[in-house]
Amino acid sequence: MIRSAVTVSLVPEARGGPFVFWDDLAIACRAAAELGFDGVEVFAPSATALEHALTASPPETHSLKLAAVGTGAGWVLHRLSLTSPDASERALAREFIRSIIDAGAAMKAPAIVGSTQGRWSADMPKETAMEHLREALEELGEHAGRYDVPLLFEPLNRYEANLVNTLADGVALLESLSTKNVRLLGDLFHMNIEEPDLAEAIRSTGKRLGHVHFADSNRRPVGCGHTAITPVAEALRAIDYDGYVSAECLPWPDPAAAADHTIRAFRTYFPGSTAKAR
Ligand code: LER
Ligand code: MN
Repeated sequence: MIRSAVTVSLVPEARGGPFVFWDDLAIACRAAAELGFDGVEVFAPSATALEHALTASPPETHSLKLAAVGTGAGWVLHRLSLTSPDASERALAREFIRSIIDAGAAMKAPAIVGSTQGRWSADMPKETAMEHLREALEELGEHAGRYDVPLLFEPLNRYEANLVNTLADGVALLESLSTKNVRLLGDLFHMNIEEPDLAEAIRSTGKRLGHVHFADSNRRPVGCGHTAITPVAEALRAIDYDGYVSAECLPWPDPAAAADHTIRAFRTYFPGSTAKAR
């Protein structure tokens, strides 16, 4: 069953970023439940802040699942990355991600490695960076596996990352690992920039696809840009995708309207999948 989710950012420093709801998990959960979403995806400043928010405002109270948790605050707030030229920063990045894996796994939610993957540079040659990335994913993937949740790895577009830009790059990376517990996150915004054919990329990724970020070409809610979503939805059905399609898009024109646009699009493109049609 394909399920719907919507993002909530608890990181004020990320303002302007692609998150639908902001600042208050309880308010976001109430709005998401009211619209009929199945889950929420939470981007928190730290594992402690995430645990605190989830304890104070459990998504279950609103009959919502925790769909996934982001680790990007490690980069946004502390400039930590798994491929930093500085070994102590690489170790801190792993520690940060491990702590978010622990906090999310308490609610059976996978953690996402996106911007914390880092970049190659003059100080960090590409092959060495890929080796650091592989080592980190081996360890963190196995760590997540102890909770029986996957680790999600997200290819990002060329303006944000330079190691893994396409789902095919991601599949090659996963195939080079011994852990089988890392899956790919296909973000339709990044894919719109990098993939020659979004539907074909999804078909080729198949069961390695573990999560989808649902956004249009301009990162507005689906339906507010020019990405052709019908072939994307057909490809997801063709691979029997059974994860979340999670709205990581700009809160355009405002959070409530972005969430409303998204759930309408979800019901249009995935009829029968919406668990909680109202
Ligand atoms: C994270 O999910 C993502 O897509 C990045 O573009 C955020 O900067
Ligand atoms: Mn994303």
